[in-house]
Amino acid sequence: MKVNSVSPQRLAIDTIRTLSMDGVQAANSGHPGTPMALAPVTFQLWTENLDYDPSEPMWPNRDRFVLSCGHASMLLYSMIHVAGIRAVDAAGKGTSKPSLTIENLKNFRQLHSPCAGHPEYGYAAGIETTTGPLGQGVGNAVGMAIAGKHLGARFNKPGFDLFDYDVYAMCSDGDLMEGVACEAASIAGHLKLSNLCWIYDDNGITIEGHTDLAFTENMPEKFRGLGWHTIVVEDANDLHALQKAFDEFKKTNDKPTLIVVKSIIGFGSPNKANTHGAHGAPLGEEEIKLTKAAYGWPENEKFLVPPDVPEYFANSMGKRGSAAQKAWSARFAEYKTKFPKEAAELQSIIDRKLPAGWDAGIKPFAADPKGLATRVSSGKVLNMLAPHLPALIGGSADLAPSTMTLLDGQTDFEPGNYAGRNMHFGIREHGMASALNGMVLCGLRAYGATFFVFTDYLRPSMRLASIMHQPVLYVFTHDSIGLGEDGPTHQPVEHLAACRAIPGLYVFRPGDANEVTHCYIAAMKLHNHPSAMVLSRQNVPTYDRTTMNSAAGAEKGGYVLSDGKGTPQVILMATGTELMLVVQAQQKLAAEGIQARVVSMPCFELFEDQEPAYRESVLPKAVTARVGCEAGIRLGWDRYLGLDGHFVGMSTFGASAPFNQLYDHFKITTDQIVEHAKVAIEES
Ligand SMILES: Cc1ncc(C[n+]2csc(CCOP(=O)(O)OP(=O)(O)O)c2C)c(N)n1
Ligand SMILES: [Mg+2]
Repeated sequence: MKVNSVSPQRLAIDTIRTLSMDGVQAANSGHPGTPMALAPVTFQLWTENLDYDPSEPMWPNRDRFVLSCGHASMLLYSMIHVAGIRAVDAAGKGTSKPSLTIENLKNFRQLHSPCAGHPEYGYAAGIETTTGPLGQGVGNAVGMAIAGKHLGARFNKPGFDLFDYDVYAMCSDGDLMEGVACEAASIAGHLKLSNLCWIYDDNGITIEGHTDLAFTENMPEKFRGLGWHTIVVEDANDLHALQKAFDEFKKTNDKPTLIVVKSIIGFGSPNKANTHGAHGAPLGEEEIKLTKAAYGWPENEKFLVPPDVPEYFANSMGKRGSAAQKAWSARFAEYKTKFPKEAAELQSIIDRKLPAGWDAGIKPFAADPKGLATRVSSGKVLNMLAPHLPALIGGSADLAPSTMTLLDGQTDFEPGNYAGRNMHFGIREHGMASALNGMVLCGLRAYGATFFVFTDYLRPSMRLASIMHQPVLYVFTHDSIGLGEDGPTHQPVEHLAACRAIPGLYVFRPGDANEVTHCYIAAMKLHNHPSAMVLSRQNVPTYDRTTMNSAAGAEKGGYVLSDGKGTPQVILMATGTELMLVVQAQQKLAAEGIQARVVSMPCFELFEDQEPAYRESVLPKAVTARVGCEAGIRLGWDRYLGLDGHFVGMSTFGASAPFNQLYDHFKITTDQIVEHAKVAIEES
């Protein structure tokens, strides 16, 4: 089919537009209007600017493109298809297969289609991150830019620029209305991330109608206030003006850039352009015909890709990207011979593997009845790991003195010193978590820290880390009423249950210093899941492992810490700081001739990963007398306690007082555990 387009550029742009319209129509669901409006922007960006090799989509120094307005997913799928991006194998190498076929596009939003409703990381090469919850993509882009600056500062050598990629994120009104975007923009402005460009689709439309209804900010002024360079492009169809803006971004080397692009949603649709009707529903068969006619497109053709279009991409983006990738690979090969130590470190980051000897610095903690707060042992373990784990970088949301997350001997990550491995995210928990996702997507083992109660502030990004199978590490301290005087606003109660409710998030609550070590070891070995370390403010004893079982059991999620004689009459289970209470209860019961087993359960998710025989050996079904103890709510414990199980924990918010008074007040005590154990034995 010949299309009489005015120019090769228009032909390509209208192909992207019509593919998106047809995809949404076939699914009878989705968002056609924004791809129709933004096709010229992505076209100009990809063909003339993005350094990206479609045949090696995972090339580490590729420019990143993030579609933060994930509802416009058909735009990304259409781009991936026409740009000829190849699928990758398990090792991330490009294959001869296309990442997305035209059949895939026709199956938009259907079960098992890589063209899911919103872009899903891992479903198809070319999707750099999962987006859809507005604001997250731009936050991820900040993390990707941080990773680029960091990797460049750590590994580039004179004549060997291995990392100098740029990160482009396309975002909508909704993205920029979200708080997380403001936090992320504030971080990026402060850090002067000149490799970051957000392209804001200023179309004046959201779901309820015109943005005047709820959103009247002066965006360039706001971003200038945040330390950004800003550019306005008056017409999304003006390729020349867009190119000028991209050139200006590339020349700006001391701050991130916001390009405000004024666009018309549903561009070309005679009846739906510039209305919220073009946002969230197919145009309809009739309107599609009218729109295609307006583009000069054959109105009855569907999913039409004129051969000139992939060719145009191959000759522009393809050639440029392939040359850049090949030059980079040659450079890296030479780098390996000149700088073998750095090259090996970098290779482990690229391969997302733990380097040989990564655990060489780990030393056991000596038995100590006074012990340590688990946040303190966590800080020590992080510092045992850091020298041998080059990918480890992170920081806190202004709580490092409390979360104990500073790496000794490492400098701060800041403008002028992007090689630093201690980050200061400021009091921006959500922005931190969203940036962490972007950093980990670029190969770093990034961690972020705050008080456990504030997981509420970063939960949307934690959820996405898990959806994307990214090994983000969270360090959460002040994990219960045990934090004491700060009171109920700061005392997590439902948070363990809430975190355990996120599928795929591994929640660790170690019970002593050596469990902390083994929980970190387990977390580092988890390459496909995020992990949350949940740690105490108050001390716990470091158990004598010559009289108790090895803390290595923590790597199985749950293990028998100590047993009575013969078959236990009752099983006492606990996590974290409450482990010491069940240990004391075991001793009291033993003095009365009652045999109790103590099971430490630092990570439910890991325990569930174990073989049934192992789980049975720890929690024999025959022993139904069970008591669980955790300074949180009972939700989630029943699977281990059974119908007749007892639970000693919280059922209300906490209170403000010294922590030992609180444990007495809320009846989380050894005596309570002993009482419940006796009743449980009687009932069994
Ligand atoms: C956090 C979040 N809240 C709400 C939504 C639902 N939603 C999807 S798109 C959208 C707004 C659409 O307006 P805009 O962001 O300007 O996108 P446009 O229609 O202009 O492409 C909303 C509220 C969402 N995806 N994420
Ligand atoms: Mg809008």
